[in-house]
Amino acid sequence: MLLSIMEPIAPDNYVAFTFFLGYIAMFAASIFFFVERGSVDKKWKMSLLVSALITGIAAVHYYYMRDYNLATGDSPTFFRYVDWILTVPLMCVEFYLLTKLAGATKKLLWKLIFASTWMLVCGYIGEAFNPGGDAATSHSVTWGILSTVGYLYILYTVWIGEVALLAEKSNSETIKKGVRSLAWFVLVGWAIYPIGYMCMDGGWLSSIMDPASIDVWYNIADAINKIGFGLVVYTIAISESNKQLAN
Ligand SMILES: *C/C=C(C)/C=C/C=C(C)/C=C/C1=C(C)CCCC1(C)C
Repeated sequence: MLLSIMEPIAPDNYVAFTFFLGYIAMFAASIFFFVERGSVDKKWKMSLLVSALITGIAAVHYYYMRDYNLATGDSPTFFRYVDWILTVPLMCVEFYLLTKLAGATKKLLWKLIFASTWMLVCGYIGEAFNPGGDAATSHSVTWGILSTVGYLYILYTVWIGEVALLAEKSNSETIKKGVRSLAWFVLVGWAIYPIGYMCMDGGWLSSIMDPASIDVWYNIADAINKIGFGLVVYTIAISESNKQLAN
């Protein structure tokens, strides 16, 4: 029964509804990015493909997570993190591709991928192995803090570290501005996830928020970050391609 799209969503089940909306939005976005590869210069096609993969992978997971949540009423923690562990490194690839012409190295890419994997593995341990009861708070706080170290590293790299410096070197206003916009997503959009995390049993916000709202926070954040990120990359690709035509 886990995989039946026919299962109706109760009108007051807003958690399931946001899974459903997330699925449709990710699916539509991935078709858009894929088709729009045809409108950009050759050297931008890879960036748009990566955008399409990010939302496409998310769409598949949302399809499954919606059913899982409807059938069990639980948070699909495992599939949530499988989705993230595939898509967040792809977002690191976007930063790499944007700054590659200015000299970004594979080493930079691997450092970002390592930091994001660290962030997500620690978050997964914090959520999936929550002992509950009195131990829940210290468990979620310890793993939440360890996870945040990875997050801060990425934040540092895209705002003032290597990625920011390379964007500055790129001689293109579009790339400079684009990388800055993506850095805003990492600062503001990604900061929504720890809010969801803190709603879990034992989390700092658990006394004022329903644990079921974890999924609403994560679903909103995913839509903003995956689709928004892709749209910024798309805007950069289109304007750089048009520049090429003008020359
Ligand atoms: C498409 C999915 C994205 C961009 C997921 C991003 C996830 C995070 C930035 C998660 C961060 C977390 C912390 C900084 C601390 C608490 C645990 C996490 C994993 C929720």
